Amino acid sequence: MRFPKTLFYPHPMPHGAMKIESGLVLALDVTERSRALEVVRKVAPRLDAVKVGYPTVLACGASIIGELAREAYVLCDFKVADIPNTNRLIAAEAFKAGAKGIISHAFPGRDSLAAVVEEAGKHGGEVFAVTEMSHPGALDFMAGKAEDMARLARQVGAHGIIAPATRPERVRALRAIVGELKIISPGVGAQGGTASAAISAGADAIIVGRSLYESPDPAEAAARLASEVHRARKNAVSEEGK
Ligand code: O7M
Repeated sequence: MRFPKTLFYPHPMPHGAMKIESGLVLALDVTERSRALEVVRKVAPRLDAVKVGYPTVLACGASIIGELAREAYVLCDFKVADIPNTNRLIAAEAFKAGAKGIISHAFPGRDSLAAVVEEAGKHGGEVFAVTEMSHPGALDFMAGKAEDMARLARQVGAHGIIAPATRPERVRALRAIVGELKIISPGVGAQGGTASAAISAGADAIIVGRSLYESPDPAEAAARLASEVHRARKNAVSEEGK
């Protein structure tokens, strides 16, 4: 099912929007600066983005964001979850440091998420809202509200959502709500999900951490995952044509 773009982008796509090509986002949860940069340089040609969050930024300092930005599109995973004013301050710092996108929780509500989107707009950046997470605990509270959070993401003009590769059927359900917003899905590899299932269910890209940065050959592991994404997309297109 295709959706007209204008219906779902109340905020225009920023110039520096994440390009969906390989369908691979590296979750760089590496706490040693030199190793973090080494991993990124090895896999950068295969990546649509590098996701960096608290483990790396707390260990290396916020300057790591700017360093990574020389190699790839940097998506700051601060899972922003505060009152609107604090959210704005966090987002501003992430973008000033070199991020092109930021991940925000949706659960604090409309005003909080809208504040992140508004701040991102000032920096030409993108916002990805977390809907349902990939771990089992997400079934305790989040899953029951995921559809509402996906609707909220669309309504406030977020550019994408995070949905769980560990539950491809949930990716499919959330895709039906968000239309052409980007969906990026964590949980592939170490958490048991697969690239092909997530992509077939409607994800644009997968987020992969340990299976890449703990691999003895991260470049080869990235190439393998990118091929799996490519195959899943081709199969999805041929299924659509039937
Ligand atoms: O591949 P892994 O399991 O080593 O890493 C997965 C990464 O995705 C890691 O950085 C997690 O913090 C993140 N993540 C999840 O695993 N599940 C979620 O539901 C959401 C995220 C995430 O990136 O949120 C934005």
